[in-house]
This record gives sequence, structure tokens and C-alpha cells, in this order.
Amino acid sequence: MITNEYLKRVYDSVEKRDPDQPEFLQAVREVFESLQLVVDKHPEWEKNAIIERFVEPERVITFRVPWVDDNGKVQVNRGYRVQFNSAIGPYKGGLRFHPSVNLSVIKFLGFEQILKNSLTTLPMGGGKGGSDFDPKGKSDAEVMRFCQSFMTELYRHIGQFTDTPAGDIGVGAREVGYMFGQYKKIVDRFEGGVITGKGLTFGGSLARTQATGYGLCYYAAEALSHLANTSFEGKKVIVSGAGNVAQYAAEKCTQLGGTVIAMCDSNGYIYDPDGVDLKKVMDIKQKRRARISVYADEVPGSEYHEGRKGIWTLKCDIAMPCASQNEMDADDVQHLIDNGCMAVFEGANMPLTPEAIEKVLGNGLLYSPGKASNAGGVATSGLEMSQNSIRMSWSFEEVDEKLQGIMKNIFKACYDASVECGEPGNLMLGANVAGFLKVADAMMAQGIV
Ligand code: NDP
Ligand code: 2IT
Repeated sequence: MITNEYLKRVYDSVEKRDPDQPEFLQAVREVFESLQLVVDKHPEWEKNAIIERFVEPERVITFRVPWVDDNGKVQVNRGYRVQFNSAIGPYKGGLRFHPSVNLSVIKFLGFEQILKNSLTTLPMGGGKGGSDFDPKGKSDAEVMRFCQSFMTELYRHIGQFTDTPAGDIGVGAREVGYMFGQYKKIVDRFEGGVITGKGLTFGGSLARTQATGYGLCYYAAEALSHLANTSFEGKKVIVSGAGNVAQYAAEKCTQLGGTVIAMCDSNGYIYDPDGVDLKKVMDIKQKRRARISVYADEVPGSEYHEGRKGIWTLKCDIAMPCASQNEMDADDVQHLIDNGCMAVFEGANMPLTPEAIEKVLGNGLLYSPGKASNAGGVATSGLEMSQNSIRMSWSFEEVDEKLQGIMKNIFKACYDASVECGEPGNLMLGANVAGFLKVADAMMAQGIV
């Protein structure tokens, strides 16, 4: 509950202004509940309307994206870019292509990104964008035409010193490649730092593909070691999703000694008690772009079940939700608790409902919020921009080592802030407070802008 008068007043005004943005309101409420532990120590925030400015994007862009499908029919989608906060660096954050995309979703993601990027310690502000376009079932040529049309509007709003998009749900190397190509053609400049997640032959960084999932496991390993005196070794793990984040979270967790017993897509989940064969998953998802159900057809001893929710009823020690927002509710958490699960580490952005978080914390499970534990992706995007600026590329090992260092630092920043707030080990509180203090300081220093 928000009890602080100032935060309550700002929250009420956001709710009044944007009553139709439930995901955005959910993200704001969670952050405000954490900030009430520090807001009284900073009377200058209220005087300078820091919180009011923090919840209002610097700029919101929506645009028409017309394109022609393979049957010659004209399709029209809606594009978005929310440039939320540039206090600590140019706007930075991914693009999501999914039919569920709307302004509320993009604003919640952009808002989370401000704090996440701050936690990385790299100079990146917060932004997010995307479209309600659904790449599923589209041909390569259709995806290319869509990406080109999308960039034909977006290009005027972005640049290495302004705003640098990247991937998110439905946007991977293929889409980034098409968008970069169109940007380069329009502006007639090879500006590597304009978008990250590029292919390795044109300025992409080694380890960016793996970074979010790997980073999640590096963070989780720190939390397990410092807060529970244990590790992934011998643990049964459920990783929801089967996309970029899920695949590499599953790979690193397996390398660290865990056994991934289940993964899913939005239709259903696979259960493989011997440990999911990740080569097979990557082949199905990256090469064939097929459904996860194919796995059970091809791997003896595994099962496929319709409906993605059932995944949380399986017995596990650690759950890593890596699919989408609000994918885990309080009932799902109850199943995990009943089955003896000890930790929930978020790979997706805001995958737990507020009631789910309450249940996780109330029952003493280890918990890390996505804005901390999935920050390895954007951090490595930042490293890609550094390499583009110095016109060099670092080895996989170099990038991976930097990523490990960044994730350890993020864990420490979250933990230290949780101690300072009097709730040692509450990493959600720690992430929100540590991320915000830096942004607020930069906003204060830059005047009323
Ligand atoms: P992908 O598009 O690669 O994969 C998304 C996966 O999640 C797919 O398996 C998809 O299944 C599944 N999924 C999507 N929506 C739902 C849903 N409502 N319920 C169940 N499953 C769903 O995306 P990413 O792996 O890149 O992103 C996953 C999450 O991680 C998102 O929350 C994203 O914001 C976050 N994230 C991504 C980063 C990155 O670098 N890519 C960085 C930090 C966070 P289906 O095929 O059926 O749609
Ligand atoms: O949610 C995220 O942090 C991302 N989708 C990655 C953003 C980025 O700029 O690499």
C-alpha cells in the first residue's frame, strides 16, 4: 500500500490521467511502494516535482505502419516509441512486436527500463517501443517489409546520441538486421550505435544473444550463494518461455549444474524429467520457428501439455519466468510453494502479478525482480555501443567477463540498498531504490527539464 502523502498524490494523478493503462499503473505502484522508504529523506524531490516528472514520459511517439502482405493486400499496424527518461544517458530499450502491444504495455516497459538501465551503471536512459504486428506465421519477406516501413518512421527519432532501440519479444537478429539496413539506407550513414543486437558481421557484439539469459543466471547464482548459501548444483529448474531469454537462461543454468525440467510457449509446456535437450529447443525455435510441442514429438520420454499455466504445477526448486508480463499469479506461486520451491528469479519484465510477489515474499522465497536480474541484456547492448564507438570488437570471453562483473555489481547494489532500507534481502526494494537514487540525483542536477 502507498501510505506516503506525496507518492499517493502522484499515484492518484497518474491513475486519473491514464485509467486505461493497467500495466503501467501496476509498474508505477510497485516502484512507489518501495520508494516510500526513502522519499522522506529527500524533501527536495517534492519541491522539484521529481516524482511527477519521473512518471511522465519525456516524449511518446505513435505512428502508422503500412505494409503489403504476400497476397498484395495492404496491412496497417500501429508503431510506438516511448522516450521515457534521458537523465543518465540517451534513451535505450527494446522493441516488442506482439499483438498484445499497446501504449500501456510500452509505457510499463519504458518505465521499468529507466531503473534497469540505471542499475547497469552504464550511461543509458530509459525507452521502449514496438508494434501490435505479429511476426508469427509471416514470411521473411513480409517481416522485412514490415520492418522497413516501421523504420521509415522511427529513423527520425533515433540515433546513437538520442535513442538506441534493440530487440524484445518478437524482435531478434532477423528483425534488427532489416531495421538497421533500412536506417542506413535512409540516413546514408553506417551508425552502429543506433540499434543493438546487430549481426556479428556488421557491428553486433559477441555474447549479446546469450546476455539476458546468462546474466539472469549470474545474478541468481549470486543471490543463491549470498542469501541461501547454495547454488544451481543439483537443483530442478522450470524456465517458462522458449524464446531468446528462456533458451540462454536454460543453457547457463544447465552449465551451472541445474536441471531444466520444463519450458513453454504461449500454447503449452513440455516436461522432460531428464533435463531439456537445449540443442533441440534451439533448433525448433531458432531454425524451424516451430511450436514447442514439436519437442515432445521428437524427444522420447518427454511430454507436451496444452495450456502454459500447468508448467507451475510441476515440482521444482527454482522457477525462472522468462516469457511475458503477469504470466505467474498467486495460484501459480501457491503450487510452487506446495512443491517446495525455494526461489523465483525473473527473466521476463514484470512476470509476476502484485499478488504473486506478495505471496513469494510472504513465504520467504528468494525473489529477484526482472529489472535487476534481466539487466544483462541491455548491459551488453551498452557494451555493443561501446565497441561500435571505439570501432573494435571484444572476444566472447571478454564480453562475458564484463557481463558477470556487471551482474555481480547489480546484485550488490540491490542487496546494499535493501540493508539500508531495513529489509535485508528484499531485492525488489533494493532494485527500485538503488535504481531510482541515481536517476533522481541526475534529474536534480539538470534543473527543471
Ligand atoms: P522471444 O520473442 O524470443 O520469446 C518470447 C517467448 O515467450 C516465446 O516462447 C513466447 O511464446 C513466450 N510468450 C510470449 N508471450 C507469452 C505469454 N503471454 N504467455 C506465455 N508465453 C508467452 O522474447 P524474449 O525471450 O526476448 O523476451 C522474453 C521476456 O524477456 C519478455 O518479458 C522481455 O521483455 C524480457 N526481456 C528480454 C530481453 C532481451 O534481451 N531479449 C532483455 C530483458 C528482458 P510464443 O512463441 O507462443 O509467443
Ligand atoms: O527489456 C530489455 O531490457 C530488453 N528488451 C533489452 C533492451 C536493450 O536495449 O538491449
